[in-house]
Amino acid sequence: MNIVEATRVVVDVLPDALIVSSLGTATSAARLATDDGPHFYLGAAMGSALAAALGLAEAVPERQVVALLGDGDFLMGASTLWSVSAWRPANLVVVVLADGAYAITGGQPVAPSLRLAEVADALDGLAGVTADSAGSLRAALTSIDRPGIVEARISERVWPGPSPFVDPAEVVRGVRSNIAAGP
Ligand SMILES: Cc1ncc(C[n+]2csc(CCOP(=O)(O)OP(=O)(O)O)c2C)c(N)n1
Repeated sequence: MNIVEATRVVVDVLPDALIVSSLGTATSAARLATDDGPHFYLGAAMGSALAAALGLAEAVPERQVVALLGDGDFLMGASTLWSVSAWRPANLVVVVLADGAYAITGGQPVAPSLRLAEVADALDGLAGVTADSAGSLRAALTSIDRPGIVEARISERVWPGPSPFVDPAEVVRGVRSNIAAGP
């Protein structure tokens, strides 16, 4: 599975979800898979995407929210997991695109092993599961309790687009219009 395939599965299974994507290739993949749809693309602020997604999930409880994160971004903001465990938004699913590398800055290794599903399961009120194929990711997104974390294991490196510049004002306008339009 590569990150474009994984992101397309997310969009296919949860077509009405608001996506919050972290900087790097997660944002490129989300823009590609949604035809630059009105989602919350973080073009910078490494480590903050899960916190942004948690805030959005709380602010818009009637919508499904997907945090689509690079593993580097996730680790930089990992303490937010404890906030997710505390607040337990029933509309938040976290998909970590675990390619084991900081792809956009040259492929430096992230960590020897993430074991995110086990970490999530160890925390109160959080579910964790791993997926290593499009089929298992589809099943995970369909069945995981919320809030839940899916460690999507990425085995094939692809380049979904250039390092994305996203205009924050435009992003906010798009997300507001998405929320106003409803699911
Ligand atoms: C605080 C901070 N440190 C470092 C960077 C540089 N940087 C930008 S993207 C990135 C890699 C992100 O890795 P990951 O989330 O795994 O996404 P990928 O590049 O693999 O898509 C790094 C290190 C940054 N933007 N901010």
